[in-house]
Amino acid sequence: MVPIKSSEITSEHIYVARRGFIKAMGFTAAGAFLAACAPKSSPDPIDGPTPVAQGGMDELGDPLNSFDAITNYNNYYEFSLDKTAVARASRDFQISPWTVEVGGMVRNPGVYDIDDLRTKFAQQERIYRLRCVEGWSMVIPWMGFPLKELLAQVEPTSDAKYVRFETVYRPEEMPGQGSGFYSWPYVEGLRIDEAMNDLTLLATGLYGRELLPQSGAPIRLVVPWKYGFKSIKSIVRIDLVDEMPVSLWMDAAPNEYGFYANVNPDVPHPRWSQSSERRIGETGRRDTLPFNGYAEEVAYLYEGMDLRVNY
Ligand SMILES: Nc1nc2c(c(=O)[nH]1)N[C@H]1C(S)=C(S)[C@@H](COP(=O)(O)O)O[C@H]1N2
Ligand SMILES: [Mo]
Repeated sequence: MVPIKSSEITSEHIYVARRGFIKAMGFTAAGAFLAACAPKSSPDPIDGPTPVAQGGMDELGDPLNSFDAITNYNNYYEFSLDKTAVARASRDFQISPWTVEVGGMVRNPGVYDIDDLRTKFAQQERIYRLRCVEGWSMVIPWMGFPLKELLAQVEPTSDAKYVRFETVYRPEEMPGQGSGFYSWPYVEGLRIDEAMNDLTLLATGLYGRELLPQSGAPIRLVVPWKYGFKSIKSIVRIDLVDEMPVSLWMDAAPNEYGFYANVNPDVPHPRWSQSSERRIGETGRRDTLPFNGYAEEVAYLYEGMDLRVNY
């Protein structure tokens, strides 16, 4: 992951201009407008009443980023290292059929079809801040269900201490996986109590529509109090394990990316400060909040841990 480049500045003008337009239309109208303009190749909206983000802001009063911004500025190294190129590069990625295999130290291992996951577990809207370790952030209205509901179904055994997640490996469709620099497929992990926290979401949609490929379709993790790289995309395997999983980023640069990776303004990344961030669509910078503003919900998980080494 590299620091912000000047290419970002160009796209920011577009975001700012569109945001003004959307504000003028009013939030609900904007949602309808976005849905109406969706390209034909994209998935249909989730059936039933469209769950529009009420009020269009998070619990801190921060406005949502636009659908356009969220789906045209992405980190997804399997497709491109250029955030503004991921949408196009992932357009033809095959997201159906899709299954997620859940196994390891569980009493009830299983293979779940994506459609079953969508119907078995009630889909909720969750408006979360996403803070990338590179120093930018967005507010995103996800659709999905808490990971703990799936874990309850498979019943982890008492030996299970961590959850390991794996992205699909399809180098023929994902050109980035041809790069020998990283150990594909992308892997991430959580301690089991982090995985059981109510904030930890398996997302299948955003803005009331099924995820597009660039956002990690058809199913990705969202862990809002951790740096964005923990929120692994296009998951095909979830395993309960007894040892701390080694993530792709820990393997690539262990001195820069740790396992916990909780958002922490007081612990600089070895190459840059983490004390502030740029909210996409805004000029200037905001202070970064401990645990990305979710301390009340998650700080208890780390009582007694030395958070200074927790980069
Ligand atoms: N499989 C996979 N998952 C991934 C990544 C990736 O390159 N590959 N990038 C991560 C990073 S660094 C961030 S910041 C978020 C970005 O999610 P977004 O593009 O939906 O905003 O996805 C994370 N999940
Ligand atoms: Mo990131």
